[in-house]
Amino acid sequence: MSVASRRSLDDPGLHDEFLDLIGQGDEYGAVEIVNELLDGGAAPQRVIVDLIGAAQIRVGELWAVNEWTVAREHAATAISDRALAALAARTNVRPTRGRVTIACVDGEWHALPTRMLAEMLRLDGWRVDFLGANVPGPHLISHLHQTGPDVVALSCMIATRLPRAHAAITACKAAGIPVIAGGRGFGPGGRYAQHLGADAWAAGAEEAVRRLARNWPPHNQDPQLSAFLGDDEYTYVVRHRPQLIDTAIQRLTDAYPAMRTYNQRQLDSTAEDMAHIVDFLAAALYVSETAIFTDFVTWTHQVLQARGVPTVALRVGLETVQAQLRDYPRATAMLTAGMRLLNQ
Ligand code: B12
Repeated sequence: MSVASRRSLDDPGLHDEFLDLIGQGDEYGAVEIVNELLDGGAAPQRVIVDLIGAAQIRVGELWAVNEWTVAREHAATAISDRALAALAARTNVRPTRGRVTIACVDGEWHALPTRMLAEMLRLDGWRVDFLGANVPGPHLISHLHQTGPDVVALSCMIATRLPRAHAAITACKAAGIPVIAGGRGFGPGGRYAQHLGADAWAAGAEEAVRRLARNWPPHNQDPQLSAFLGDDEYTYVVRHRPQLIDTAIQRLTDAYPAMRTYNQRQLDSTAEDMAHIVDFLAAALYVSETAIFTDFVTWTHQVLQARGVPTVALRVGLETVQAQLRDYPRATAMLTAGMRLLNQ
């Protein structure tokens, strides 16, 4: 290997170059950078977090401001995954610690962050069973019975999956296996993780590695703490989800006449946005945290603005859902809090 092909994570322009390569779907170029960094003596953990992870966060920002299309984001994520696989192929570590099962909760499709976590734990000497995206609770539990891990690492990147995360955490603990939770869905500082019964939470893969290397297993917490969370308002919203969305879309067309000129793609996006309103509302009701809903409104507002959708469309969307939930005071209050944000 020539000296010219060794590189360092501090090289100027390296991060932009990597982002460019993944954005162009250039797998060979991206893998080459990873190889050159490892040849140059970079720690694989740093390459995972500081290069691949940081690039993925940029990808999210570029998508949110409408600079990158969904297709470009998908292609870039696929290349990041390949770069991570190339790194893994070059770094063999003999397991010296326990066994960990890593899974995304039911309906959670962000597998790459957990793949990064999997590689970081493997590099630290854990035997890792990586189950990937969207693992239904009952299948997770059968896997645990077959393999008997020391710990389950559960990921939830989108707050709408929190009720399923709660079911999975409860089932893992009933099977006698402690759970470490992670992913931005658990809220700032992981505040919903403990509420849902997780034994621990970590902000990122590095913290998870440190956390699992010490102070583990944690003290058992009171199982009653999070035994049941959903109430009649949550149950109503979940049971009537299709009807809430359909009625809201119908009323939206009357209240927001610009929608009559929408093409099919715009109509599909609107239906998706209405579904998100209902799903984030349900999650906020489940955990009893208005912030889950208001954070979503703030984020959606920014995303829609970047795509030229006026604020009034989102406000009318919230109103049409609220009009159907008049008998539900907590849901009404959360929707009002969301609308207040739009008036600022
Ligand atoms: C790629 C991507 C996707 C891909 C995922 C493909 C894949 N194979 O992973 C696809 C296309 C499926 C996707 C879909 C969606 N996505 Co997306 N996605 C992303 C993106 C751009 C990158 C994800 C990533 O790789 N991050 C890189 C890692 C390093 O990020 P990280 O969070 O720092 O990861 C660390 C921690 O989260 C932690 N961690 C994660 N899990 C766990 C678990 C445990 C146990 C522990 C301890 C730690 C831990 O460790 C990680 C490593 O250090 C992010 C942007 C972002 N900032 O992450 C958006 C992002 C997460 N997505 C977002 C959204 C909105 C969606 C969709 C709802 C879009 C839509 N309209 O359909 C759907 C939801 C799908 C679903 N139900 O899961 C939003 C979420 C915003 C919000 N309000 O919460 C983001 C932030 C984009 C944005 N800027 O707005 N997405």
